[in-house]
Amino acid sequence: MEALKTLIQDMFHRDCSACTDQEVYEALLAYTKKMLAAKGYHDGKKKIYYISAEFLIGKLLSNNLINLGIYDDVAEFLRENGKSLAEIESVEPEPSLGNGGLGRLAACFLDSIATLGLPGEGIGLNYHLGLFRQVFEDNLQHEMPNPWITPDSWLTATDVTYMVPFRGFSLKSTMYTIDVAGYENKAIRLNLFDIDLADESMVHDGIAFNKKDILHNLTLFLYPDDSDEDGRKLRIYQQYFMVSNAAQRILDEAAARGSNFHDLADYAVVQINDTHPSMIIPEFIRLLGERGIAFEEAAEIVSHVCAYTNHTILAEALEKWPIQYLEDIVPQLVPIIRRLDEKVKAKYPQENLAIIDSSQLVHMAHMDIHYGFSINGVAALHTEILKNTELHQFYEIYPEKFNNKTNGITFRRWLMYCNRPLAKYITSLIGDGWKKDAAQLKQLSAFGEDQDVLNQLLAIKADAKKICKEFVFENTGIEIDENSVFDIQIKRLHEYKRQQLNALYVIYKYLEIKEGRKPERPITFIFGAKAAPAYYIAKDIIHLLLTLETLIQNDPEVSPYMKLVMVENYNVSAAEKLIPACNISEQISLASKEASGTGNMKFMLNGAVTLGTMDGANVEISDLVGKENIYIFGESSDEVIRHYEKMDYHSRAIYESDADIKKYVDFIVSDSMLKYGREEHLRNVYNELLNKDWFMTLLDLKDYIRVKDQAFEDYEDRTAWAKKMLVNIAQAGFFSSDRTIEQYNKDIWHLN
Ligand code: NBG
Repeated sequence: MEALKTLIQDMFHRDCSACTDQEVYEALLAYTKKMLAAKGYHDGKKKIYYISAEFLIGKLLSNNLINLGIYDDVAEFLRENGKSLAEIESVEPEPSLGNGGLGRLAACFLDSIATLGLPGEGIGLNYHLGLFRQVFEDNLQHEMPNPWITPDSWLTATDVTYMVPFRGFSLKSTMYTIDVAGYENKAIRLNLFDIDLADESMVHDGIAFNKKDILHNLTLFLYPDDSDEDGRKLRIYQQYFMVSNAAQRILDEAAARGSNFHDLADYAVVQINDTHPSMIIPEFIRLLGERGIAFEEAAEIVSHVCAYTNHTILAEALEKWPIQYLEDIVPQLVPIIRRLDEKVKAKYPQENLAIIDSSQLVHMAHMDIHYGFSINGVAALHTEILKNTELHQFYEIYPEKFNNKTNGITFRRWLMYCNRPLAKYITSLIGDGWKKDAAQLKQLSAFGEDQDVLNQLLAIKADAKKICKEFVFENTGIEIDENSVFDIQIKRLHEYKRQQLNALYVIYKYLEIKEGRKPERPITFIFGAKAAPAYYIAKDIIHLLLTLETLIQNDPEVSPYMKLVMVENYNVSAAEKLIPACNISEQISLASKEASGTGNMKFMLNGAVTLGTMDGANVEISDLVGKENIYIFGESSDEVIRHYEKMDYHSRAIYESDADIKKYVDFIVSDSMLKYGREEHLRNVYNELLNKDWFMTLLDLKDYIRVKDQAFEDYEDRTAWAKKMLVNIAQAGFFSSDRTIEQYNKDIWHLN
């Protein structure tokens, strides 16, 4: 640590012990950045470019220290100087460059690409104000800018710049780099493109700004409100800016490594992360044209370079842009897209295969599938649904393109960093081979009958809950009981994820307690979720949760037995505090709708037991841990899909025929609730459940209550519960993103 000591002296002319936390953070930042750069980057002839609108990277200091192998030394050095790494970390702003699982997956993938030593990089945009910072006021969500770029940050400006042409003007870009360390390996880069004139001062009243001022707003926010035409067009500006920069960079790098472009596929493979980067296909063809390669050959080349990952069957992510928007913004792409579409139509005239449909909408996913060489889903069930239902027409003509890559998570952040006591304990039992070969966690199975080990797991969980309790108090002002069961649902707020189902259980339990049936042990229901700013019903569900929080808090008959807390501004840092403390992991999406989920994997790795539907990766979790070690409820995906096809699901019929369900739903708009909540918002949720309930909440409610009650009952047999925890941890190895990336490489990327 001599070098760090000297650096601190040089920077601040003082000892570490005399510096502020801010100063120590700045010194550690400089120190770590230097070490990362000194490590060098993975190189090779062929490179993977992972292009994504989101990279939800979280705070970087500790993760970098771990991957550089100096975490313990630095922590020790700081301790000697009267500092704590945890406090220094709190100085670091968390970049909010992502929304949810898709963005966090991209971040885990970069960690694994670097760890496995693959030549690659991430490409995205440098949003100055991120998604948004969530603030609760009057039990409602408000959105504020979330600035994270400070004078000294993980970003390093480069001299790489390009010109990106739009109708009527061009924008100059600058590329910024964040180094991503591999675990005990070299680094790769996350390259974020930015405009030079971004003007944060145009933002007012929360996150409002002039959506037409592209010269100054292009990189202000991730996912700007697209409820009006200007907002939708801004998204196209962003997407094209991202992919034009990416394509120019990829061609430059390939040329520098010796490509003549005809052989581009030997030098570059592009993973298109959902449809936001899809315009890279016509953009490549345009740029290859400028480099002397005619359309037909260019289309062929691109078809060997681009691969597409689908992350949802919900329409929101299968983007369709009116061709007129593209005319207005990127007219240079339109003739190319038309030609691509004509080629498709000549061979396959069906409307449901068209790139440009009869309403003049451009289907971005269709372009990816026709002109990419691979399409993958993100969990086994999801890929099957793509093949058999959602994208069946494509599967029939291109069966060889379809493949599954079940998601994964990096164990460096989601165990070694966020749960150091558990990581250390695992190492004491089975050695540290699991850090690079997660499958070795299976060796833990041998300890299933070892009472000491089981006790130790319970003790580690109990400690994590104490730490989490402090975090929850700081965040919400509510004191929770560390001996209660921690039941946690943290994920984006979306109707299909069914936070409203969980809320109905809370109402059921509230009424049970009111009627004198008290739970054996208090329960703490923890939520964390952001709702998209223009997704009104999602914001109403947040209001429902926050109103329940207040109601319970103010009811002395109930609050000793249960609490509900909704963490404000849920983000990666909050997840790192909540996940190690969780007992019951809520994964309750309507079967068929959650493509994979990755929170489910983080929870099991940290010894939580899943309560979920047979959806997404829950199916694979269930197969691995066995039915005794997971709580499954609800209709199957086949049944659900059948209901959609037959249109025979009517929530009102269930409501009217079941007095209990009616009681819980009615409670949403009862006087008790209206005392703390706003009628219009609560009534929206109530009406939605009664008249639409597109995600079949009421269908699964009774079964959910039954199985959840069973889980709480089982929790009381502490040894039996600890065994379930052990099995979950032991079986989590499959969900390492190292495994996922190895599969991407073996089946799709083919890097050395
Ligand atoms: C999300 C899915 C999750 C999945 C992640 C990562 C989008 C569009 N999709 O189920 O909802 O785990 O992607 O694949 O954000």
